[in-house]
Formats: sequence, structure tokens, C-alpha cells
Amino acid sequence: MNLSVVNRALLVLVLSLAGIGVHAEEQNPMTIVKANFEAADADGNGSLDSREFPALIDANAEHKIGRAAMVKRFGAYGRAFNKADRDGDGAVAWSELMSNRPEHEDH
Ligand SMILES: [Ca+2]
Ligand SMILES: [Ca+2]
Repeated sequence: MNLSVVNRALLVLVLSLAGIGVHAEEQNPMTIVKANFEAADADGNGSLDSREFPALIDANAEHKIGRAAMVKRFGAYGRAFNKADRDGDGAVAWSELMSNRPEHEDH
């Protein structure tokens, strides 16, 4: 019998499963949004203009993040964009997106 090898294989399997579980639980929505933001930033200049912004909304909607699915359903990209573009320079920077999180809206 080669039990120790079997046991070791089982242990590795259990540990890797546990690792996957922990990873999924620690997946921060902001990490997903950041990845979506970078994917949507087609020209890679670090901010989203009005043509790039809908890609972020669509990707966020896929992950059921915030009100993205609602914005997508109503096609309210323009309104969401204007709201996210706090300084009104026609582009949404990552920092603007972060200062625009629902948790910061008290009304
Ligand atoms: Ca861009
Ligand atoms: Ca801006």
C-alpha cells in the first residue's frame, strides 16, 4: 500500500480547495471594478471618456455591481457618466469613480 502518497494527494487537494474558497470570499468588488475599468479604458490613458464608459457599466452589470445593471437596463449611460465625471472634464478617472461610490451618498 502507498497510503502516505494518497494522504498527501488528499491533503494537497483539500488545501487547494480551501485556497480557492478563501480566494472567492476575499474577492473585493472594487478589485473587479478596477479590472473592468482597466479593460474599458481602450486607449489606456487611465480615465474613461463617454465612449469607453458604457463598457465599464456593461462589465459591472455582468458582476451585479452597484447600480450598473439598472443603468444598463435603462440605457442611462450618459446620466451615469455625467454623475461619475465629478469635475466635468469629459472623462471619468479612477479616483472620481472611487469618490462616487454609493456609500458616500447619504441622501
Ligand atoms: Ca481612456
Ligand atoms: Ca473627470
